[in-house]
Amino acid sequence: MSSTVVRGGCSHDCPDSCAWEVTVEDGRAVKLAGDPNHPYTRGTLCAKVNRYLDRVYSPDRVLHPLRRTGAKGEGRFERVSWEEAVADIAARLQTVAAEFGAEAILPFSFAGNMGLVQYAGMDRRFFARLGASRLERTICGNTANAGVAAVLGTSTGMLPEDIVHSRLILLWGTNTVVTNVHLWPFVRQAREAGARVVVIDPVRTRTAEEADWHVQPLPGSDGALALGMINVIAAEGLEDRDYLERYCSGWEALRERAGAFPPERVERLTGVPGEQVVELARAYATTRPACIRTLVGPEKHAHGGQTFRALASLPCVTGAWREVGGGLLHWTRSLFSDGLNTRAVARTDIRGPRARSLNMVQLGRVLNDPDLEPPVKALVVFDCNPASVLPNQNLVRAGLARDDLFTVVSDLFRTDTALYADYLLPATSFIEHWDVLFPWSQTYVVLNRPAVEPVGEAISNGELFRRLAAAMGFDDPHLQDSDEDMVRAALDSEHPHMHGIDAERLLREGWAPLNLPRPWLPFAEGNFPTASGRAELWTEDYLEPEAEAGLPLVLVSAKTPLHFLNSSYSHLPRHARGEELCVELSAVDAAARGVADGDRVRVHSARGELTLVARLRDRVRPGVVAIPHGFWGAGANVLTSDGLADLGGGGDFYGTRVEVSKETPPHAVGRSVAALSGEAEGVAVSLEP
Ligand SMILES: Nc1nc2c(c(=O)[nH]1)N[C@H]1C(S)=C(S)[C@@H](COP(=O)(O)OP(=O)(O)OC[C@H]3O[C@@H](n4cnc5c(=O)[nH]c(N)nc54)[C@H](O)[C@@H]3O)O[C@H]1N2
Ligand SMILES: Nc1nc2c(c(=O)[nH]1)N[C@H]1C(S)=C(S)[C@@H](COP(=O)(O)OP(=O)(O)OC[C@H]3O[C@@H](n4cnc5c(=O)[nH]c(N)nc54)[C@H](O)[C@@H]3O)O[C@H]1N2
Ligand SMILES: [Mo]
Repeated sequence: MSSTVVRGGCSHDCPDSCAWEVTVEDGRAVKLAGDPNHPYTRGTLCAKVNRYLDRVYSPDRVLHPLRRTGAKGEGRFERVSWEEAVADIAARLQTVAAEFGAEAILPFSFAGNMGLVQYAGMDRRFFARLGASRLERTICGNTANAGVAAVLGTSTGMLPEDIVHSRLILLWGTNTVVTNVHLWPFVRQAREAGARVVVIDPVRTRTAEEADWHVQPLPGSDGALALGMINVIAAEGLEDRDYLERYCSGWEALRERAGAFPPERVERLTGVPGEQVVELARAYATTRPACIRTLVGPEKHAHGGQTFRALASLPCVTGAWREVGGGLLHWTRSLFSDGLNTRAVARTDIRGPRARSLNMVQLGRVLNDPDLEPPVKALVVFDCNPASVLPNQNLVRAGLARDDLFTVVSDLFRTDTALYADYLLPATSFIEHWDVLFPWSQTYVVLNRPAVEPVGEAISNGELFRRLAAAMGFDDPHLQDSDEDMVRAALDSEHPHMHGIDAERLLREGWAPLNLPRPWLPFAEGNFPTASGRAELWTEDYLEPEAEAGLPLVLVSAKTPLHFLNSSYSHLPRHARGEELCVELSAVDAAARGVADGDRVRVHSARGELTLVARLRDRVRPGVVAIPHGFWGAGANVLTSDGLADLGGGGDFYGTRVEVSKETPPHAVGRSVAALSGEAEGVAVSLEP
């Protein structure tokens, strides 16, 4: 028996981007474990990816190209050959382009595979050459990044491992223990050295349970909380005047505006008791180094951009950037987009006609818009499960159900979206193809190479678009570059971050830390990459969260299930065990509605309704309800808002307004509970307690 260990990494959309080792025996992966030598992975994966091989060898994997035989949404298919599938898809795309123009074709992908090559490689070249509509990939991080960059000029601030030096850590709207578990040992290390950990989240998450202090604001009110803190800081003379004068613009205006946010007003706006606002402000301004850690939770609101401008302004007010362990810890992607040769991968020189762009968050509206010119007539989905993860799910599904829409889906599984496909094509898993990881919240490059042969007839995204390019007669040679060629092109970089790192080294060692100057103190002396070179403090008016008429509760549908990664894994038996699609209410809101734990309740919004089991776990604050995100079938996104945030084109779906009412027994209304609930739509997960 032959046994080898192949190094690689996890391309899931996650801040951790772990390095792993795959043990392969006789061509089959038998073990997959975190790389013990990688300083950030530290030999452990996570609750999801510990069982990654469940995914690779799942009996549910799509093994062959499939063509639809039933109605859209039914998921009835017949097996076809790759040759037949590719020839027919190419012909259909050509027909659409001839009749409506290439902009009637829309690629639809996100970061289901976040490796650089499989996320944004041959697909970008192919669709650019075709002149298809461009997709604004805004569902995650764009609003946060736009808000942070408006202040700092970049979205990269502190580096994650430097959190060990922090003595006050504000985990602001991020559920570290669940969503970013590899940061947690560093938080713990800081704590052992005396750091205080504060979680600011409307929900008492697993992370909040671990914290020294949990502050529970109303969703979307963080801007008011930050202004309240700045008001206290200014009133008590705790700001860093020297830092503000030398390196920032707008302090006078910010201070004046913050003056209108005394603790009593902040309490009214945020639901956080005034004395807590004062205590938080004092602690933040007087403890050094102080770190604010945030990812995306607070961005998914109508005024999410303003929240991130507030969060980025705070460390400028206190001069927290002066010390290692101080500042805003958010993104690191820019270190990789600068360092890796991303232009060589995307090859922006391959161009067809310049095309319009459409925002992914509003796919439902796009597909149902009678005035869109040209209409979207063909959709090519990969690395994404829009029928599950996009807001206003019913509208998205109505669009996907259109008979005149030609839909191709490439995935490993028969996802909610796949059920609507005209062609469903088998995609490779992370251990079956080449890639290079470009992490968004840590600083290590990881190389992926195939550890095993593709399962069934699965092919990588790169191979899919090479085949389509050839079938459509596109003869640019770069449309036939291999995945390995693209990996090598990405690593062929003169940038100082990549000094000493090349494909050969990564083939030998698996991963390497970016070369970054140490100590990492990007803004200790200003040097903000803004137009003025100064931090541009947030000085606009605070805008209160908007309420949808008549609906009193705010729905947060965040990533609480430990074993899911968005909608990935929720269909696998060992991952789904113990996770429940339910609605959590506060005791106050439940009592006002006569709801007890375990009751079936109807939750409705302006877009749809669900029937769910109510849970009273004392985890959400009054005024807020929570439904976990990631289940297949009718889930939280039936309810969620498909409006846009104020910056960056992201969505506002964490600000969704709902009402909850006790479900009338089915016989009384003449229709079954199942007809109201997701069960009627083939939900894979039982709604029973
Ligand atoms: N287990 C697991 N891990 C994951 C994922 C997953 O699905 N499952 N997804 C990955 C992805 S794609 C991402 S982007 C990251 C995201 O990582 P996080 O940003 O940490 O995750 P979220 O669950 O989106 O949001 C975090 C918290 O924000 C809170 N929140 C919502 N609105 C507000 C607000 O207005 N103010 C404040 N202060 N808090 C608010 C929510 O209650 C939630 O607990 O996680 C990644 N890691
Ligand atoms: N209500 C609510 N909605 C949310 C969120 C929330 O917290 N609440 N979170 C939002 C956020 S932050 C994000 S990032 C999005 C995530 O939304 P998505 O990007 O859609 O993430 P997943 O649900 O993991 O789906 C990714 C799909 O890509 C497939 N895939 C993986 N690798 C490959 C590959 O190599 N090739 C191909 N062709 N397919 C592959 C997987 O099998 C999976 O079906 O969801 C957003 N939607
Ligand atoms: Mo995300």
